[in-house]
Amino acid sequence: MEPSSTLRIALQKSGRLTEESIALLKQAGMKFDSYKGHMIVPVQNFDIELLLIRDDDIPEYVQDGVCDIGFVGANVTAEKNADVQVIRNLGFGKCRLSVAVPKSGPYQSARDLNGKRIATSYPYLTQKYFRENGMEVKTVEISGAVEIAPRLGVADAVCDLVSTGGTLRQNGLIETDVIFTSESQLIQTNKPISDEKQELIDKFLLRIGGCQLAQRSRYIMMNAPKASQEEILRTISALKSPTVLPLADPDMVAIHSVVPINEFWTITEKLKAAGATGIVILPIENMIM
Ligand code: PRT
Ligand code: ZN
Repeated sequence: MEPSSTLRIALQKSGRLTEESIALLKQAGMKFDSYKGHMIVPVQNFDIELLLIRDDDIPEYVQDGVCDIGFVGANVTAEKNADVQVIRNLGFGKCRLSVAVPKSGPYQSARDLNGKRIATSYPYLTQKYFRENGMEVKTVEISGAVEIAPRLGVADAVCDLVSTGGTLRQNGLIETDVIFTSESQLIQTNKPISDEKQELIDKFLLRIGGCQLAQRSRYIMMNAPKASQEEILRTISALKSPTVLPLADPDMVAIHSVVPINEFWTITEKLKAAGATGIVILPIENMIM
């Protein structure tokens, strides 16, 4: 049977990564009807179809070439030890896989857990971490609510995903060792794919790159005394050349530019100090460099 020429993209059917994965596909210009309750969703304006499945299945589907690319947490790909390539870090779904121990128990850190029982949904990564640190543990595999295992007496400690740390705290556990840090990624199969599919993936990556850059940037506009122009341009010259426009007042100019969001407050303070007024900041829809 000839392999399908349609690019197949795997994403989580319903969970923490679904909404942002769908949003990124839409921002990248893909048009499709409601995905809820459907396993296969055709994209109307590209030769692409979306496969909505449990996140645990995504690395293997991509590894086996059932899907060409997939959106999935790095934690899941690592746990499945899947043979795939990471083509883009997506910056959402950030979390860490950590060892946590009961607050009022005898253990202070992973070093105290040699020979003990660890409850986890990540037995492979947990075993690997302890082995690499010269210890042996027994993993008790639990698929949900791992954090209650010590209280039930089925484990001495846990190794679970953490984002805010609230769940651990609520269950009387203290995070002691981070063993893996994770975010959502786009992965691609290592199986051979057609040039047409690769072109589609490249096009898609370019569009996603534009969306990501736009999310990390803000468009900034201000008025400034002509005398401060040089200082202001030095402050905001992060991205190419800013635009300088004359104003009715010959001693003033308008300056427009794009600044990175993480430096945004520092830059704004410097601009104000340099005499900029009427500073307006706008979100950016997309950016093609
Ligand atoms: O049904 P399916 O198998 O597809 O979904 P799932 O239940 O396995 O996964 P889901 O939707 O819960 O998570 C999908 C992915 O989101 C994970 O594989 C991670 O890559 C990422 N992610 C980011 C998280 C978290 N943050 C997270 N906090 N996944 C789970 N959690 C859980 C954690 O297990 C614990 O129960 O949230 C709790 C801790 O959160 P805090 O904020 O209290 O620390
Ligand atoms: Zn899952």
